[in-house]
Amino acid sequence: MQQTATENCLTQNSFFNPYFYSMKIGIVCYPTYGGSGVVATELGKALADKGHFVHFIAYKQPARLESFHERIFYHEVSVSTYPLFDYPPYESALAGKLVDVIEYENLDLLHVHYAIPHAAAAYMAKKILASKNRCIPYITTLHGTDITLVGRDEAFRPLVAFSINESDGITAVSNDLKLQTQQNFNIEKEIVVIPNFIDLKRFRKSNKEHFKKAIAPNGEKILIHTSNFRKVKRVDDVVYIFENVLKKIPAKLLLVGDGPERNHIEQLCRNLGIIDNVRFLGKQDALEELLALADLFILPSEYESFGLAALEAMACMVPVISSNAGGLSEVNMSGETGFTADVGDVKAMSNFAIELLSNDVMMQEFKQNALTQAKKFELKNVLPMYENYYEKVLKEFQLNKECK
Ligand code: GMT
Repeated sequence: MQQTATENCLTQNSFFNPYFYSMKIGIVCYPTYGGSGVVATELGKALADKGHFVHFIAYKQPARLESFHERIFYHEVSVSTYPLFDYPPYESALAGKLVDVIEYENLDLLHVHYAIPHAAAAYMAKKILASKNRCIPYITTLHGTDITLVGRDEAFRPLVAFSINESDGITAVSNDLKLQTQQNFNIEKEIVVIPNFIDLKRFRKSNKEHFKKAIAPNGEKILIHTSNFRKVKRVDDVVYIFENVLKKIPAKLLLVGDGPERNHIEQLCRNLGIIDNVRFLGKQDALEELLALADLFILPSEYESFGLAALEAMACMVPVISSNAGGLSEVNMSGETGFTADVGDVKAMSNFAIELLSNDVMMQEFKQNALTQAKKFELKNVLPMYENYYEKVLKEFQLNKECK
């Protein structure tokens, strides 16, 4: 006889605490270094630490899933190639894998990060399972470009809107993203905002004086930018801001990450004659060690649903100069934790950077404020929001016996 999700939950893990509600959760995500993949992986790890059983389903081992955990499982999606397939059908392979994992591992719920194509694959898997009388709810977390950029592409729009609407739960990582979703798609269900979070045990100010000396031997100020070097990040603006700072203050720029704009940015630094003061560090695992030696973080993006990179910097007591696009103003408080300006206003961002770097009293105050603000997004505060939401969705699903 098939167990219901609630029965499942109550029988699992009661050795911890008889009232503990342990769930078997499937997490679908991109396995990449930044953004949604990091949030999904860190969330899964934290849920497993709490006592839940977490099954990651992705096409590659998620970058931050680096060590063994007794309650974490990883299932790889592989797509068979066939001469007919100019485009390997990943979404179908993912849906098939989801059906297999949900059935075999007896999962209680599925949580997909980034709508495209994960929400559609989850919908397909749910329907296949329903035809076998196996019911499971899925929650979709919207991360940004799945709504603001890719999702608005006419080729994706109908599928994105449909698979979000069919989700049993929808979350967005900021109020701005919730608004963008409501404005751009006809969403009938409630979207719950659960912000991104930070592990303050990992991201914190630490003393890296020896490293700092190697990067800035003459006590130069260190500016830092981390991203996936896509156009939406406006890395050109980072370089122009740095060029302006350099005219007034001895400084170095650390560029962390990699992506399509990387070569162009290197060329730009050469053309401007500032390349000797810029270090390209590529993808780095120990980001917190680099942030710990920086004086200022620069994030002039065209859009950020949240700006997790800014939060990571702030947790390391690094004030942020950013654009005010999207959810960035919900994270970086202008005049307190750094400054924000309109997208493309390089002059304003340069002036703010120079002002902050030349005023020690202001800098100390902003560093402290940055940490205080980061604490609001501490993992221990955000994790229960997800757990409570899971329980709510599961309960409603059970009550409605939704196996449509
Ligand atoms: O920034 C990216 O291009 C990656 C992207 C992703 O989905 O992986 O990041 C988005 O999700 C992050 C985690 O929720 C947010 O902190 C980023 O602001 C968001 N990026 C954009 O909206 C451009």
